[in-house]
Amino acid sequence: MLDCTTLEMLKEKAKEIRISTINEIAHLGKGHIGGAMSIVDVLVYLYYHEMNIDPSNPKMEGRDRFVCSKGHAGPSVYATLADKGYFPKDWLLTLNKGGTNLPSHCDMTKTPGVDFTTGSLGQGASAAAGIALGQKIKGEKSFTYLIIGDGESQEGQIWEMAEFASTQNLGNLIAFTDFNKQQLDGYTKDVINMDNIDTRWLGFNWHVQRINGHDLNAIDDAVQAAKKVTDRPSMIIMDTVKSWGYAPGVGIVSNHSMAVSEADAKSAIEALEGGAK
Ligand SMILES: Cc1ncc(C[n+]2csc(CCOP(=O)(O)OP(=O)(O)O)c2C)c(N)n1
Ligand SMILES: [Mg+2]
Repeated sequence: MLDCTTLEMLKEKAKEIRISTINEIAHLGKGHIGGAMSIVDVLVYLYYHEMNIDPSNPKMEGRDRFVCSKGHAGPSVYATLADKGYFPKDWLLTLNKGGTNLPSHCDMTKTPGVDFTTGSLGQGASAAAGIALGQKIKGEKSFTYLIIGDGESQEGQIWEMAEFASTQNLGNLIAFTDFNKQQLDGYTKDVINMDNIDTRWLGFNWHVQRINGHDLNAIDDAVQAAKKVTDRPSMIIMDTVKSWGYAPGVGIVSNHSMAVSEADAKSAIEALEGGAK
């Protein structure tokens, strides 16, 4: 459980990162707003409270690592990294434009602070397991944090990684599923039903928790519990809402990658500033 001051600070940061993400995408005119907005709370928790990192030394030895395997959520990862000081904030307005260091999907060769290139669904998860194994072999006390999507969890590669990570007893791998119930152009229940996602991970011998992914206290409780489990990797399944904080995208199928007008951005930002989600 977070103390009141920390909780308020993180809530404020989550609001700022959501506003920054909306502005980034509105400047370009369209983008992956849905899946970027649904992970903001866990991003903020990791970057402002949990991870041992140094923005002035992005490749610091022994640091905690972060892999956003659903690489299309790049815009909210970039908003977070810019706010942390990994690169100037004005880079955000170059999102996915020619010559940018911020492509639509996360790229470790372009963006300071990105630990692994992602976008081909499933691959970031395997990379994260490899990184966690490397940390373990080196005897580091650090953790690897991984976010995967629920649609992404339909990839066979995810389950190969699941078997590998539990066989290797990767207690330093803490993963999150962004269970927003939507994928590229439909609801998961209509494509491949993910309702039994908890028991699937349990079946692969992971430590499994299920939380509200927009509740910072719940995220804190789950991460602290996961860190205590040293003999198995952890999966924290986060019930989230796709496009949370950008109201024009909530509850519609086309919110995966959509046009974001300056007018819609303005009203969504005003709502966030007024205290709405
Ligand atoms: C291997 C692979 N197949 C297909 C795609 C195209 N694609 C990009 S995002 C996406 C849907 C992902 O859904 P989900 O993981 O639920 O993401 P979110 O809801 O968080 O946006 C698909 C099919 C891809 N990037 N990689
Ligand atoms: Mg999804």
